[in-house]
Amino acid sequence: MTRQRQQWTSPPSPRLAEFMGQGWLPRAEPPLRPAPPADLTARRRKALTGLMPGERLLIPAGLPPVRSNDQNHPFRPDSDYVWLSGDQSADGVLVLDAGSGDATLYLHPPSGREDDRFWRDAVRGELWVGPAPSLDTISQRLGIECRPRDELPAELSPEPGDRAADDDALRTVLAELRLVKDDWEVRQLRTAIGVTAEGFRDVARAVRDGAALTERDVEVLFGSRVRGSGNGAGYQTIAAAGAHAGVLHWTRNDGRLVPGELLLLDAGAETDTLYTADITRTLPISGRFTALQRDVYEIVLAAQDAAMDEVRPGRAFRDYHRAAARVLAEGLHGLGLLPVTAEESLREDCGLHRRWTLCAPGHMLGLDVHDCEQSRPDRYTDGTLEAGQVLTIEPGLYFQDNDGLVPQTLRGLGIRIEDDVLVTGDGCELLSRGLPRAADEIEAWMAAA
Ligand SMILES: [Mn+2]
Repeated sequence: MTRQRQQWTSPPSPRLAEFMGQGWLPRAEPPLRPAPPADLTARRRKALTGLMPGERLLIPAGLPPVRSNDQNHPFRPDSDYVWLSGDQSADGVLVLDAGSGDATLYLHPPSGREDDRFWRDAVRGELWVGPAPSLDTISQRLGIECRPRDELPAELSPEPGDRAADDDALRTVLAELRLVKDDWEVRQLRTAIGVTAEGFRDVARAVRDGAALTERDVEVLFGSRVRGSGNGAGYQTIAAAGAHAGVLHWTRNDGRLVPGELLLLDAGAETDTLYTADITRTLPISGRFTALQRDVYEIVLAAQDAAMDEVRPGRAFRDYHRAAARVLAEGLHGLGLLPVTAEESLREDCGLHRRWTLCAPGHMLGLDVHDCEQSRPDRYTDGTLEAGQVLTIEPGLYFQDNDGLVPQTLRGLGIRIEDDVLVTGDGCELLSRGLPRAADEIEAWMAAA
């Protein structure tokens, strides 16, 4: 009701209401958002219903979170919903009958001219939010029967944000189905990574040109590229200059870039089909690494190389994490920081090196930046790698600016190198090879950006 009050400080007169209902000419439907081929989503739905025989499954797209009053945060549909249907409509619900194999999408139809919603309804009215395609058009494109959202019986409609126990089970099945990407998905990820590389280049160019940049400038430069070439950023951009690099999820981005320090940029583009890249580069703000920065960089790079060597089908997921940890622990020992041997630190009952490595060096990537998180451990973290999985490899070393256990010269230094790889038949493909990784290459690339 607040909405009505905001829109109509004086209510429309009956004469205006009658007038608004007259004289509208037909016009073409707006284009649909890009979606996977219909046969692909049909195969995915069949795989799901095959694993949950006899059940009726509801997968809602969700609603945009409220920001305040009648303002919402941007809408981003549920990833499982998108994966199964290809649709991106707010408040859509996909119903799958695992007995019959029937799929039905319940969607809000476009506001027509048969009533006054097209000019009165601020949430879905055409004059408020723009025209929408007809359900027939969506049905033909996606290969799924579409029914008006109002026909979904109220008792079937899940509460937004509410997760019942059996819903968790469904989420787990879906997460595990999404672990191995099909060729179409890999193409989306390649696109996301390509756009991300362009965004990194934009930032490198601005940094190289020596303008007095802030972390916000970096966020905006990257954001401009990824919004201009896709849906936007796939997660909140981390633009961490200097000691901020030690804060793993530094998204405040309110600092400035200081010559001689490093900029850690962890960012990813999301395609219009909602697949995201996840890449980190640590750039010398002056264009050249200092000797000490380079020493630490080389350790992180060696850890990433060692990890990449372990990524192949049949290897334990944890093997590449262990390989990275070994190189980082040995590097920390070489820097004289570990009070124990690398060997001892790497024991599970020790782990002292983790004071400076902080986070796990990789995860699944896909529709979500941390993809397939609801998988059971034996399919993911305790499982083995399979061809078609896409992973990040992201070792790092982080020395807090108030860490009294490291020399002054290392304090405030943070380095992460993060790349995206596809598990292939006999190893892995570095999908983000369009961006340089080695210190020399980074310097040359910045100079040429
Ligand atoms: Mn990551």
